[in-house]
Amino acid sequence: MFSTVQPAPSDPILGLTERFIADPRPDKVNLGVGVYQDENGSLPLLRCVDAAEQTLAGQHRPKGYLPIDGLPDYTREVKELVFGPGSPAVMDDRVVTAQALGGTGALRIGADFLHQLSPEATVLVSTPSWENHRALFTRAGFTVRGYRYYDPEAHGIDVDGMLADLAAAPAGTIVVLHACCHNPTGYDLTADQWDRVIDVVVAGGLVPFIDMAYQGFSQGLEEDAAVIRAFAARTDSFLCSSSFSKSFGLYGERVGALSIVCADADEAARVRSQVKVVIRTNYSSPSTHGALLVSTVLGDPQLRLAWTQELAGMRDRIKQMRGALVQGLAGAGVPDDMSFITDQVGMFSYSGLDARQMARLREEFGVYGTDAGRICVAALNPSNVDRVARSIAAVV
Ligand code: PLP
Ligand code: TYF
Repeated sequence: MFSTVQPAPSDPILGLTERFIADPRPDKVNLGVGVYQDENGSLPLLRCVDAAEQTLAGQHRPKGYLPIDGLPDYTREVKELVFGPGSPAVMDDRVVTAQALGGTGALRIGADFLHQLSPEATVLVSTPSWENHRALFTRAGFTVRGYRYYDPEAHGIDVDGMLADLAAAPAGTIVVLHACCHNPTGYDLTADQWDRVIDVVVAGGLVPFIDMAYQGFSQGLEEDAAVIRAFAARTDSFLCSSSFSKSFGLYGERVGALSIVCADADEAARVRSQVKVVIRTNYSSPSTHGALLVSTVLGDPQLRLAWTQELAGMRDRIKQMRGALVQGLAGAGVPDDMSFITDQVGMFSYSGLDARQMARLREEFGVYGTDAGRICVAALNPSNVDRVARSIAAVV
């Protein structure tokens, strides 16, 4: 039965972590996977999450099934965070929000739902994008193509190329957009550039699927969701996947959500029923614990405030490390202007290093980033940043 099965390639990013773990050098640094680490190089347990966990432990709750589309308190809180308090679309009951297994699960439920509706549609993802976007939509049955995004010469975004590619796409094309903290480049569109993208998407009848895995890591919770609110003001059909993996440090609990904005409440009810079929036939219903943690924190004014402060702390620490890296690179004698690193936002930096240089970083210095030159700046700290800077200086 399985004799013809071929070995599959490992995930390029998670495979890097495996090689990092196997590396015996004590001063190795993992800048591969997108996981936030604190100033001591540890994955933090947020204090608000710890407190919510204590509260829940004291409640001795039974472990019943959740509804197919998730914990109602959780999905209500997600809607408010994503669409904003008083969102007209939410007030009109036109937003379907289903709890999902992380942002990835949300993308996959959305992809399966869309494929049933529109199997011939093409999906456009940014060049480059999170590797799993292409793989996931391909797996869901779509043809996936790229739209222009990163401009290496300009250390920025090829906005005109992006607009031209979107304008050339036929109506019904699904466009995956990063709400904030673009993975892997770290370059986000400005508000004005977003307006131009929204114009083209709306005029061309494209279907936006906005992936928001890093809400709160660029400017703030409200600012980072501005693009969702801008789309909601201009169109009455789009999808949004969101995730608490990074913002709550709940990576392994798999807490995310899929939200679908519809034209009216009746359409939303029909869409919800179809989304529930997708979920039911995949894993029946989501798991409880992570959603309870998030809804406990968001539903308690004190814990919610504590969360926004801890999130701000992560955001600010990353910004500091960007600055320290730029300084360290200059101090280590890199002649080029590396200040583009502080223009970038979120957990990642496209360093501009090529695959050969990244291999040297790994092999000679034990500094792990992706072959495309992406480094996770959220894993830098005062103890490793100078060593990373000197290592980069040695290979450029
Ligand atoms: N989308 C993007 C752009 C990401 O970088 C990630 C990374 O984790 C995800 C989705 C998936 O998030 P999750 O870990 O919640 O599945
Ligand atoms: O891009 C990253 O590093 C994160 C983590 O299959 C991640 O988004 C990487 C690969 C993957 C799942 C999550």
